[in-house]
Amino acid sequence: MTAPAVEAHAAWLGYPALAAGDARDAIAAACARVTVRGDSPTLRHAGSELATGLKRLLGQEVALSHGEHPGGAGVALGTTATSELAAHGVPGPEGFVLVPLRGRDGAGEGVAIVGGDERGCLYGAFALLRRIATGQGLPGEPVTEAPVAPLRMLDHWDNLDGTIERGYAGRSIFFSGGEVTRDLDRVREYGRLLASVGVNAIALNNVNVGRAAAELLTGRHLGRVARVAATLRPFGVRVALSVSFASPVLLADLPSADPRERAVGEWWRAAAARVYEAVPDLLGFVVKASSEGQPGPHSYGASQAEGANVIAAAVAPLGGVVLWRAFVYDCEQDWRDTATDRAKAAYQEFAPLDGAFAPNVALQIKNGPMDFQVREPPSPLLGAAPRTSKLLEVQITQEYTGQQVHVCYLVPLWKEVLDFDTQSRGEGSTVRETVVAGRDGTAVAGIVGVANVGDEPGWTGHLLAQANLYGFGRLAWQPSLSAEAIAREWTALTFGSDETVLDTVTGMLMDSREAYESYTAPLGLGWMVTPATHYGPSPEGYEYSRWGTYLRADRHAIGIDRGVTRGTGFTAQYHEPWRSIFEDRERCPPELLLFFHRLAYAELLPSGVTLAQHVYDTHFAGVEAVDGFIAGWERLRGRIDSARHDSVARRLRAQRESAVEWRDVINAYFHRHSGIADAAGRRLY
Ligand code: GCV
Repeated sequence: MTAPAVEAHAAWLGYPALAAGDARDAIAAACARVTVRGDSPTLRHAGSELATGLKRLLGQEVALSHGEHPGGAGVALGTTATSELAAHGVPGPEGFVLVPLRGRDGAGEGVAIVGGDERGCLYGAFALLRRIATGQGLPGEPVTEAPVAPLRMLDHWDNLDGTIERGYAGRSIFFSGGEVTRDLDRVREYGRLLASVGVNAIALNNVNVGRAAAELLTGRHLGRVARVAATLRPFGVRVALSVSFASPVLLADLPSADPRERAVGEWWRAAAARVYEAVPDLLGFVVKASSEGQPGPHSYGASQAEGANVIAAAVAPLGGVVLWRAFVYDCEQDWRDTATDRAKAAYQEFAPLDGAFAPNVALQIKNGPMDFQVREPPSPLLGAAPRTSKLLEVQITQEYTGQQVHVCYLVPLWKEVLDFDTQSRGEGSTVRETVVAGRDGTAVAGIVGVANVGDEPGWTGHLLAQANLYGFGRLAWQPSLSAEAIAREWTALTFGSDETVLDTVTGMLMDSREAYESYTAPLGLGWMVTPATHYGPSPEGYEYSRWGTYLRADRHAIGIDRGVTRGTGFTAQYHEPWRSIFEDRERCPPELLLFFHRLAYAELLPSGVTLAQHVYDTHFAGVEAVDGFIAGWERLRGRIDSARHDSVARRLRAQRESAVEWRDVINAYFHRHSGIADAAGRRLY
């Protein structure tokens, strides 16, 4: 059997044909016609997605019409505002109900998709297709869904010259040669992908904003930005722009961007008015300020809140928000300084400002206190500043997690953070409830992912990295979904219902993060990457630099104590019981031992082996896991079309080569420092 080829850009929307049989025939009988009540760009997309998706899944023509559902079998789509469907339920905005329609004899005749609004119709259409494609069939009972995260956003780190900071899938789909793209077809296809997983906002450009990108706020670019926004609008996706805090200086020659100066406030108001005239539903501005060389309020002795509020005041009357990044730390640290701990920086900077931010400002907080390592504890800032709107930021692009050469399914990592109970309001204060769902009552809530997309035909470079983009959207919609369920869904949508493919790919995705972690970051010890590129091993690459990411290895021990009693005091930023748990070596989660504690190489771990031996064992095991991925994937040859099979096979081979390098370098590093031999007698260099 040779599986048919699928267009790469279809990603998980290729709708592979269902296997012939009674189940397919029953769905085909109930879904031969799609009737859309109402007419608008969003409803037209929903209708045509249903008609083409059903046609491909069921292998039959599907009639599409707009107007009243004529009764009888079919899929009826409309909002609660369209009378005949209103009786079926009242989901909230963006939500939907899938209602089984029954004939006079009570037999199933089709399904109504009732959206709380037009976006709900679109999401409901994708949900119905997903159910059918993943073998769940038509609903037997009404199914109501609504997104948990109000804001489900992607940040593109795309530059105007078409490069992408930390991008591993080609060039930008939004910019090239210093201009905003005119290829709106690609943008439209992207909108469709985003809507299929419920993403409802996107920042087009990099948070590092130089002079060229600052000009996005000017007439030079706004016309084309407006066209991109108009292309994404029917898919329920609002656009945001990253802006430079120094814009008043860069664009208007003002002598300063001091947020306390009247002229600066006036400049931001005029700029916002100009931008909103072009894009009236712009979500707002994303700002990286006083961070890693970006200008910010600190340049003027002003606080982060003063900086955010001057921009917030400008966009507030226009319905806009300011997404203010909390990735602020001393990036000019002296490696000799052992008192400063980068992990403490964001909390130290922002927690004391709680209550000082305007209501339309949200702090965008990275999932961990350092920077998107494969293993970190959740950022303590997520459990602080209760009167401040907060967004969780995760990284979909695999900067530190294998750069879309290594397979590394990140949904399990994100779920750990979402499920983390910060205890900020006592037990039950999970990140997903308080921050992402916004149950703590602040105005802006949700989750932001740094996109892993470029102009390569398959969007994400590594085909399996699509699962991260897919998983981000699904998790933002419903954080209680399991990582495995999401992996299986993506696999079924992408490759069809072959059980061997489903089991193998799902298993590989589920094991992939642990495999990557095991050969790159033992027990939460991050930063052993090659500086700047962040690919491949270089254990001391960052040791004597300014970035605050030190291992402090000597011949006895490695790591930093971050406890209160004998360390930097970072643990004090957590609520109890976490503070005590992280502080205590016995109770600290084993996978984070080296994040919180300095350990001797000869120290016995809870597993009964020395730290050095643990490092050797996990690094050998990591490469073996990759060998397992390669063997598993080989068994799928013929079950997956050869173009997609070959492309993943090539990347797996490159992953193995890199994993071997990681294994040998890290093992050599620990061996040379500790002098401890491998108990299993394997070769160390
Ligand atoms: C966009 C890390 C990355 C940078 C990135 C920064 C950020 O430091 O290496 O490329 O800059 O995070 O999140 O702002």
